[in-house]
Amino acid sequence: MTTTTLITVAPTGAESAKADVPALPVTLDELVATAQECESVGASVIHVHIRDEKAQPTLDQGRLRDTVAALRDGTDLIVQLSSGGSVHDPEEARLAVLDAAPDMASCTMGTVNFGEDVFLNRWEFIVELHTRMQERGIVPEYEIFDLGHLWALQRLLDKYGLPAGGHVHVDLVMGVPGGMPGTTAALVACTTALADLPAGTTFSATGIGRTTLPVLLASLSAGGHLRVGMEDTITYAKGQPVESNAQLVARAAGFARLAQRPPMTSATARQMLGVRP
Ligand code: KMH
Ligand code: ZN
Repeated sequence: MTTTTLITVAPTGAESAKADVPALPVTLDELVATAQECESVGASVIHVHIRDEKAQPTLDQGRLRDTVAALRDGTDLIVQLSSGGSVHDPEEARLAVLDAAPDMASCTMGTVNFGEDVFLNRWEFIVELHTRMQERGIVPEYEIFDLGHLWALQRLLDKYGLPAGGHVHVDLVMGVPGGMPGTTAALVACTTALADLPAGTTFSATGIGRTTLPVLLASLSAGGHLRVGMEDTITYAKGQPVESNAQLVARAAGFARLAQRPPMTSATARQMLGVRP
């Protein structure tokens, strides 16, 4: 079990509307300010979705490049761009996210029902993402929405080799309507499957909506890391909207300290994940 906890913040996502969630960071200035606040309370990785001038999700290449540059200027966080985008984004635009040269990018390991929508991740698309990231030295975070995605990851690594940096890190995204539930039992099932992945594989977990806290506690007790943020939950407690992403990171950092695995620094996170300094 590691002695510290990697905390990733996913501050924006592609699903919530600014009109409904005023605290959601959608401009570049809001995103950088959020990133700095979250870094100061324990985050070491930021998982980024961006918005356009109307606060709609976008994969605009210029904006993505500006975002990577601004986050690198303003923070020491590891910058992980989402290659998942929104459920409406075409594959080519999702692959082109890598052209913005982030430290990391997400790579979802299979198709999943996503509420009323479908988050499509064909096998050939996954292979293309994985191999392009290998070629460019971008470290993937393999997003796992269902147990079978871990078997798909095993197949991917067997056929196409280890990712850039040589270390395998997965993020269990639990509680999406259509994916695996956000329960301790489901997390334990995933850890059993993780045992078949390369030695040293690490995982973080996030629970959507009201599964946030059960998943956080289960992950900490199972030796896992944490992802929190307004991409995944906009309610802090029953009837209490999240005030800021830093509020969620601070709560996660508090639990990590209680578990005697305090937040990991960005430098240690880079070492663990195999991200270039
Ligand atoms: N917005 C979801 C459809 C990722 O960032 O890679 C996909 C998602 C996963 O958020
Ligand atoms: Zn995302």
